[in-house]
Amino acid sequence: MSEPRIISIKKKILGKNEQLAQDLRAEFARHGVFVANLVSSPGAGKTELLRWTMAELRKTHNPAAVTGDLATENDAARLLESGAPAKQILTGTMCHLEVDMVRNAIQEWDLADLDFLFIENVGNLVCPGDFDLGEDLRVMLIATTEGEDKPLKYPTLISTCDVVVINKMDIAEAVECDVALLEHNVREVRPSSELFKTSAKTGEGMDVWLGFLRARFAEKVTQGKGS
Ligand SMILES: Nc1nc2c(ncn2[C@@H]2O[C@H](COP(=O)(O)OP(=O)(O)OP(=O)(O)O)[C@@H](O)[C@H]2O)c(=O)[nH]1
Ligand SMILES: [Mg+2]
Repeated sequence: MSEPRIISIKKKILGKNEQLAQDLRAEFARHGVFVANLVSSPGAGKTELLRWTMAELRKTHNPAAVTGDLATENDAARLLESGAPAKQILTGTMCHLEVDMVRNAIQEWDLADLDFLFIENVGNLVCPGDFDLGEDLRVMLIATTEGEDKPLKYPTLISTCDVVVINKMDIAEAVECDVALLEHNVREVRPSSELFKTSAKTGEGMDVWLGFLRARFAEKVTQGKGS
């Protein structure tokens, strides 16, 4: 008896999130804000990659970020070191972000002042997959320290992602990661995803990643003017 009830409650939550996500996506489009939602297992390097990304992007654009964790303001403090605005979302016991949390976190910002909004999701390879946050791009980070078979073990989240970033390339050799096999496994589960290889420590691959983000932003602005 309890199973149908759990399913119906889940459907209700997802339904509410879906509507809010569509509304927020329209608001982002109105203001020409390009939004990326970063997902990964805990510690793959989301904050480190974003800190670097925002520090570089702010030389030419206006980026901002919100970051979700169960506890501590540590990641927001690290992101603020980029010089761009950042806010922490504390989820308590929740293993993912929902769109109303994002909407509340950004309410003091004037979206007209922003070009990029990065959403760092809670480190988790399962739950964030179900929740649209109104983003343009869902980015999954996989670190070379995690093992080559992670894409095969967690196919559901990766199959919702537009982009995969293989991070911690600087230590791939030291941890004996077979990067070609990891790439092959990504392609196996998500053939259409864009793939980048980065080190958020040395900056390897960052130019290509930043070029991609700038191009996607420019595309969105052009589309916005045409509509
Ligand atoms: N060597 C190396 N270390 C990295 C790299 N990226 C991140 N790290 C380190 O890995 C650890 C975790 O990085 P974070 O950026 O906190 O990872 P995260 O995905 O934001 O973690 P959660 O928010 O807890 O899910 C930190 O000690 C980082 O300094 C990288 O490219 N190379
Ligand atoms: Mg983090």
